[in-house]
Amino acid sequence: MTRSPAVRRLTGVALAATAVTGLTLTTAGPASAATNKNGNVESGEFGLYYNSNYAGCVFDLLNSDGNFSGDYFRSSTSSQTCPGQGQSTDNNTASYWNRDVTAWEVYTKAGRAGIEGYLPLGYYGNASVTFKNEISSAYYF
Ligand SMILES: [Ca+2]
Ligand SMILES: [Ca+2]
Repeated sequence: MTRSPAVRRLTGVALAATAVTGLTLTTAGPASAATNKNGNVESGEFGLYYNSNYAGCVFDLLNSDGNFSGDYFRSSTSSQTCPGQGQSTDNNTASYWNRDVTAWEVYTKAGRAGIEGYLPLGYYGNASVTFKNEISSAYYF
């Protein structure tokens, strides 16, 4: 099942609207859909890892995030822990995995500021010296 970027943008708007009301969002659609920030890099998401070589806890993004401040690395299950769990995602990423259907851009500062990095479809690898423990925002194309 593929999802177009347009559909995802609409989903992002819905999520933002929900957040404003203060309601707890428990599901974002069918059980098979990728879930934003659940500690599991599902198909259609971009994952940022606490450790190099895609190890440790992950920060998984289905939607763009313009400011990592206040976000944290998660375990994929509540019963297991992983390196970096609970630590802030801001300025803390060491490797990436792009499972999305679009490219992603990362920035060393919030709100598309600082140095820009481009991560094409299917890209996985360790962050370079420029980006390691420096990324503060990420956006899909
Ligand atoms: Ca996820
Ligand atoms: Ca954020």
